[in-house]
Amino acid sequence: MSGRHPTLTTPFAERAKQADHPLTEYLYRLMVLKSSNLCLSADVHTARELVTLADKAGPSIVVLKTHYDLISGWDYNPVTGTGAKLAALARKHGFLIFEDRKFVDIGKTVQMQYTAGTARIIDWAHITNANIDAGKDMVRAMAEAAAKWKERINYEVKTSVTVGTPVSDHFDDGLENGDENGRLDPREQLGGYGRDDRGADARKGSIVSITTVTQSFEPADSPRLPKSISEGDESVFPGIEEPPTDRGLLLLAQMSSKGCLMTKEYTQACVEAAREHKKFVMGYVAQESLNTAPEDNFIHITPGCKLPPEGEEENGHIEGDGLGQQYNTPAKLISIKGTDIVIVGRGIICADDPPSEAERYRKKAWKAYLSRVGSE
Ligand code: 6AU
Repeated sequence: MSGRHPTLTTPFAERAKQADHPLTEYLYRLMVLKSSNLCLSADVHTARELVTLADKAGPSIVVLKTHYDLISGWDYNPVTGTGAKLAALARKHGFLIFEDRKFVDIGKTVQMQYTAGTARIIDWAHITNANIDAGKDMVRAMAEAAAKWKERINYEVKTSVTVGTPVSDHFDDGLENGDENGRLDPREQLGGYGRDDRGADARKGSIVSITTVTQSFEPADSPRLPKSISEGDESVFPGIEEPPTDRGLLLLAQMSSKGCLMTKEYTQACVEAAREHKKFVMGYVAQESLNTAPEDNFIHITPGCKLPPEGEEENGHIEGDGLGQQYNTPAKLISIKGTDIVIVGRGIICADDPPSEAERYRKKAWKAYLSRVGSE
């Protein structure tokens, strides 16, 4: 850790005011509001489990981390699919979505992987991360793609339908109404909303209503992700506005795994890239604080975190997973190593009661933060 950098003792509320990135500023405020510096790594098997876990653990976390490519049954539909469902839950519970995609490639390729393809990660993930082994230009390429996306998203397609209120879809409906890209035919889209108990008549009614649909492009006052599904549709987390439409990048500067080949030079290159792209890079996935220059105010989010079972010695050694993963406690990572948010996957997911385990981690991680800034 870098001596006593001011960010180590500055409360998150103050760091919010000094943040360079609008999403970082928002995240710090969210952390204060929820008294949480916990990110849940939702590495479960199916989309259904993912959505259920996000809903149950949502109150305890400020970031939900996904690996969309390990989830079976991920629904790519941009309006009713898994990404859109998570976005709705993020609004309801107040958390940001971090797709742990670890982009690494030439600039052009990462631009396409980030904004297009089947997953369209940029549409639903507020945050993603990158390994910059391919060089710093890759970060610039992603920043440019995110800026273009933001410009486009601020011009929402406004669709007004004069008859019928769309009825929300269920959790796990597949793509039966979409084309192979998950896009819905407009008539099906209208009918598709009503796939609950309204039956064929309702669908016919909706198809008739196609004649009354008008579309226009206009600046959106409150740009937001698709919210035409039930999870959290009506409710927005109280006490804070919706997040800005800016997208953020975390640089994978250090890893938790044993024998990691990332050198000090690589980590330093991440620090330089972060400073060069402050409007896009929020901070790092790292094992210690990398803020060294006086003006550095990057956020640090740290995986490889586990607590011993309740009642056991808190600062004892925690076994790795036998596959290279190494673990530290929230107290060590936050109070001693100076990181800000802990990422916890199996520590929570494999517990008997994941939501209450998430709450146990939230309390421990927040206590470690309070002790670091001297407010305990
Ligand atoms: O708590 P776990 O060990 O079940 O899960 C840790 C999660 C996994 C990893 O892919 C991820 O954190 N991860 C990362 C990330 C976030 O980029 C970097 C790293 O160094 N170690 C690590 O475990 O989803």
